Amino acid sequence: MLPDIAKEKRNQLIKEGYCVIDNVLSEEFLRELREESDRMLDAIDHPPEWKYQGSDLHVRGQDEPVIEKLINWQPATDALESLGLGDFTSHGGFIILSKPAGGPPLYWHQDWMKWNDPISCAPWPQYIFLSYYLVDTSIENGCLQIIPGTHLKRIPLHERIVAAHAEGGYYVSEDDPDMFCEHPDAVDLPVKAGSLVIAEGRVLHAARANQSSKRRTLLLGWHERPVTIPNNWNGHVPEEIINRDPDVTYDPTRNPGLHLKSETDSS
Ligand SMILES: O=C(O)CCC(=O)C(=O)O
Ligand SMILES: [Fe+2]
Repeated sequence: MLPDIAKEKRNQLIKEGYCVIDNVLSEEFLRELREESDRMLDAIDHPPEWKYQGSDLHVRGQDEPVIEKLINWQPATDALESLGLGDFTSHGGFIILSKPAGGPPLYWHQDWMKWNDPISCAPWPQYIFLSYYLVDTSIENGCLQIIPGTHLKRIPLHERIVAAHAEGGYYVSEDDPDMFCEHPDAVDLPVKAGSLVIAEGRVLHAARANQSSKRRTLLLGWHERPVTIPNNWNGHVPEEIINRDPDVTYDPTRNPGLHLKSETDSS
């Protein structure tokens, strides 16, 4: 990747909470991933809780060679390195999120579970998801949507939505006006199959309904870096992080608390 492009993508990830890198998977590997994910999806029951995500099948690299190959896919490792994200490591698996033909939208949510920890204030990425859509996505078949900047800034929608997935999202009704709102600041992110979408775990995101006649499968893998100030970070370091006690255990929570500031907060 050209250094200027890498810098632009990195800045977009830092400021807006996402970026897209095209042509990361080869056609041949894409075919293999489609076949293998179809095989895994077709071999299991889909419980009702999966309605909004389509499926939520967690597959470890140690159990499926194709997933291990995806974790170690060199063009993706190279892309992370170029973006200054070389200190991230995979959680060891990918999640298969497959929206069937006619599947409903996924509600607005964020996926960071450590809001009690002052590291939540990090102006740099700490916790990211790498997403590969196995078909081209569009507004019609369930592309991703993001509200840029919401990983660092609280907006009124944060107060109106319930926590994602098992913590609440599973049980919302399909006509919930906040969880499924058309937000004025939302952007649709249609991508080509095989592109790599890198996004912040803290950013508000959702997915459109699949109104096409084909399954829309996504492979999503969580990646995390150590709780330290990155070596390549030259920007501001929040007081909360400088004063963070590394010996404290912070209870997990999906609810952004004091560490997500609104624009009117003083710090
Ligand atoms: O289906 C998508 O595009 C996004 C899935 C997602 O964000 C999730 O399951 O947490
Ligand atoms: Fe998510």
